[in-house]
Amino acid sequence: MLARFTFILLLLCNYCFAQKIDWWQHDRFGMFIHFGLYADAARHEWVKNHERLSNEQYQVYFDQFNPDLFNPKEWARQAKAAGMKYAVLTTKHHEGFCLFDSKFTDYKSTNTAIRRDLVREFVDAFRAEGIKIGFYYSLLDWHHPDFTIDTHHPQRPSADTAYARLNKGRDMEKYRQYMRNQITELLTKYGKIDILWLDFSYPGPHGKGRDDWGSVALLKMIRKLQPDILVDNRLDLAGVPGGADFATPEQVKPEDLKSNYDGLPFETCQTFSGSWGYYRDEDTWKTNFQLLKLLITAVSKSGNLILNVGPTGRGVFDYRATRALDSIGQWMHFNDRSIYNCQEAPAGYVTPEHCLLTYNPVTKRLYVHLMNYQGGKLVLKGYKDQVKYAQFLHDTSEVKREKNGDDLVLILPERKPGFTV
Ligand code: JFZ
Repeated sequence: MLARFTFILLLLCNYCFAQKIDWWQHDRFGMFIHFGLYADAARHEWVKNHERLSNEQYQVYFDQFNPDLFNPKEWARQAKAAGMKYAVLTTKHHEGFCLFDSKFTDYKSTNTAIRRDLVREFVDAFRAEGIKIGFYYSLLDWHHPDFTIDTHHPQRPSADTAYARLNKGRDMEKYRQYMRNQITELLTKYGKIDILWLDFSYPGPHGKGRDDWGSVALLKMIRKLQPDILVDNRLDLAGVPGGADFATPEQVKPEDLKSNYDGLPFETCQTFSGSWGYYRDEDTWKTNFQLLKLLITAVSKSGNLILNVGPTGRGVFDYRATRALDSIGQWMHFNDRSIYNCQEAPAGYVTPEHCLLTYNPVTKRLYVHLMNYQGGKLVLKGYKDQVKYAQFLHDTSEVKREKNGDDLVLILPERKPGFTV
């Protein structure tokens, strides 16, 4: 009788407390993909803005676009091998070019030499690997004739007075309708979409924010079309209840990540090299260690990492990205239990120097990441009665330990074992 009662109670609790964001907080690690016409320029996805290119000048990248090696099954294979559980693709970036067969524009991949709906193929390939699907959609649009010229536009004037003159005939209400139409296409024609990553707001003089996007109505529409979808926080709806599901600290150094972003869970988005779109000559690639440190640090603060790849104009991952993904995958193969389902360690677990802690609240396992391996004694302050057993994760080998007052002292092998970073 008692047992049955407990059972029912448990079910009820699950029902009450399960949240739509649970899967995302368990999965922790995703892939961002920035792909568009800018891949052919190969010098930053903001090239149109940076070099103040007109639509006519930018047209050459549309005419050239032909990612003949585009094969999202291969992308999905690489994402999965790296341990990534969800992927977010730029369906349209600021340049305005659409990777999907939208009814509302001619500026789309189906009208280029490749003639294919790249979003459709991305969705099919990643879903087949069991990877959750996210769409990035740019609020900015440097191609649409009704999008008004602002501080972030390639054609921005140098004098304040010129904005009004340049914007004659442009109608943001028409642009808002265009966005609603396209987001409706994205959220109705491709099955269940797990994440919508809208980008971004810059309120202020000649900037754009919630009223320019029609953020409140847009979000309402999104939630109606896909009730379980997770939406990022770039609609300029800070303080509006339900205005965002997660925060998006961008290109933040690991030590600058916080545990709290106004009560929202966070996902830090990071590039391999600095630019999001493919940038041939960039030589600021992060090391494998830096990438792992970003992942572990994010989880140690109860956050996610979404790591970006910018495929080349042929439609494949650059060899440097492939190498980095491989290396993360090797680490994840042996250590992913310290990432999935993990979060910040409960208060009271002091972090030893040069370490990061992650914690699985279900198994109650604490993972001590030794970020700067040194053999010998590692003091865990105040852990005396907290630890039943200690082992290395990659090979289960026991780590000997001794008590010292309130502390627990781990005796680490002098030589660094394999697969610890
Ligand atoms: C945006 C894009 O401009 C960029 O190309 C890329 O897609 C990235 C993921 O998002 O960049 C931003 C957006 C917002 C901020 C900074 C960069 N911000 O709020 O600090």
